[in-house]
Amino acid sequence: MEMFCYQCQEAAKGTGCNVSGVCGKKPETAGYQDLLLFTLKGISLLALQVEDKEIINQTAKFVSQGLFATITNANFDDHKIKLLISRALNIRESLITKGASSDHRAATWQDEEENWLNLYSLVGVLSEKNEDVRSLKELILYGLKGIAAYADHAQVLGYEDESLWGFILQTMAVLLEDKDVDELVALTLRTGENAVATMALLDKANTETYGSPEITQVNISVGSNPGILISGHDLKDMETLLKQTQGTGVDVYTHSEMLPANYYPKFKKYSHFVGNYGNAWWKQDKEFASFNGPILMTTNCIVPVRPAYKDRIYTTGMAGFPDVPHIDEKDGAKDFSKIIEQAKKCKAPVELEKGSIVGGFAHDQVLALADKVVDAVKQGAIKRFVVMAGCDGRQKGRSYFTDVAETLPEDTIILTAGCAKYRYNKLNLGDIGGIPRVLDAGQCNDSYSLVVIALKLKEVFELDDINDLPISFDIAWYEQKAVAVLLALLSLGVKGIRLGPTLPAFLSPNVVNVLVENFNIKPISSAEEDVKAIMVGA
Ligand code: SF4
Ligand code: SF3
Repeated sequence: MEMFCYQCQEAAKGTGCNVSGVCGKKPETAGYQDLLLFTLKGISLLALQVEDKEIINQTAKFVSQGLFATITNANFDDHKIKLLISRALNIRESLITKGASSDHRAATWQDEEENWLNLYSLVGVLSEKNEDVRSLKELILYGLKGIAAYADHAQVLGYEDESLWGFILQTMAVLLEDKDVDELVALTLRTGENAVATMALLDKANTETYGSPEITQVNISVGSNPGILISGHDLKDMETLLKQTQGTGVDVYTHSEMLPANYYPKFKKYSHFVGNYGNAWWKQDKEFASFNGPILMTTNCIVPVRPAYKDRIYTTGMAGFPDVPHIDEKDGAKDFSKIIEQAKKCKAPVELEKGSIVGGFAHDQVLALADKVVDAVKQGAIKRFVVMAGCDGRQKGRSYFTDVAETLPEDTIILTAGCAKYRYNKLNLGDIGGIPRVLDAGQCNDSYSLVVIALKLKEVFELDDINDLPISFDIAWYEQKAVAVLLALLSLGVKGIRLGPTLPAFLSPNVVNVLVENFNIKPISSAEEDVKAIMVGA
């Protein structure tokens, strides 16, 4: 069985995984994911022909969930991916009975389930022969995966946007067409615009449902009760778990991208919500082992499960791993009682560290501090803001981001969001007149907050161009949500972004040139050189 995947920063040899995924994805799983994506494009094409809003919305919701399941480190379970393909084929049948028709292979293929993997060469990434077209189509698809994940989080909280659903279907359908490079570059920017709109929608969903994040000291030590560790990005699951664990004697801790749940007023009221345990996703093999209690993975990033905790890890939503119990929604609700019962029999977590970290600097809080921030800039106490949002990962070169944080002069502020923060959020970099030097807005989607803050500063300083602000962007990427964030920044006209630890394998040399010429995107170099350049706005 062959495979080819180059969607994340860990793509083998910087070109693509073709034997097995560095992430642990098996060739079969990659093959089923490719077929799922192909089929999702097919049903997108068909759904757009049925001029019925309800059908478009329902299909787009399903397409988004399917896209979400193919994000790096989200779902390794062939059975689950095959079920999604079967559901897509059922949706296809029902769209055809409603009058939709297309002779595109994506909308017509039929094969026995045992033959599905034989379709690989027809539907895989390399089936597009033109390197630049492939590069742009995959760039758009990965941006769409990030959008789909964020749209799904908003949707579970009851927030939807019809125009966004329409965009997802239209773009999936366009990816089946022959398009030239110029058309695809334009679509890349539209994908970025829609990424901004999706992050804004999710921000509204999160803040209207759980309140605006508040500046918070998050406890990073442990209590004496057994606990449940919750990871991923889904705040609805967080709420459900907190409600169901109340009064049970079981505490709740966050891991990795769930850390920002600690900043929301509605979650803070639960006294058994103890704080955050551990660091970014890639340290889960050790940290899940020492946690001692059950772990609930609500989204990416789950990594191949280790024996040390294999009998106490669960998935929900679009996350999945073979032989790991999955908690599905039934009648609109999730029942975590099985996890809670198991937790009661577990030991309390082993303490990894003591103390607290500060976070919760989303747009409302920073805008409340706006006068202080503006004064500090005017008086020269703050010379520069450096946005270091994005992802963390296990590659050694990521120590660059710690080095940058340590090398930046004391009159700089780091704005962050996503799990990238774990590279420097425990360094004690101090504050500037009471404003901490690392301002964490939240999850990767909360990069939207950083954009709101930048736009507000632009307004206060009466500038015409966001690039005239004393802000530099040094973005760490790993998976496709970071691609959506990057496209969002480009669509807002941000120029001169540094991207690391390596440039994406899926960018062909010509596409890199387009990004350099139009947006002055650059790879990272050494921390010392980059900090020097950043400080003079280069
Ligand atoms: Fe390789 Fe990344 Fe694809 Fe996994 S998701 S197979 S590591 S490129
Ligand atoms: Fe992290 Fe996976 Fe990207 Fe949401 S949890 S930022 S890597």
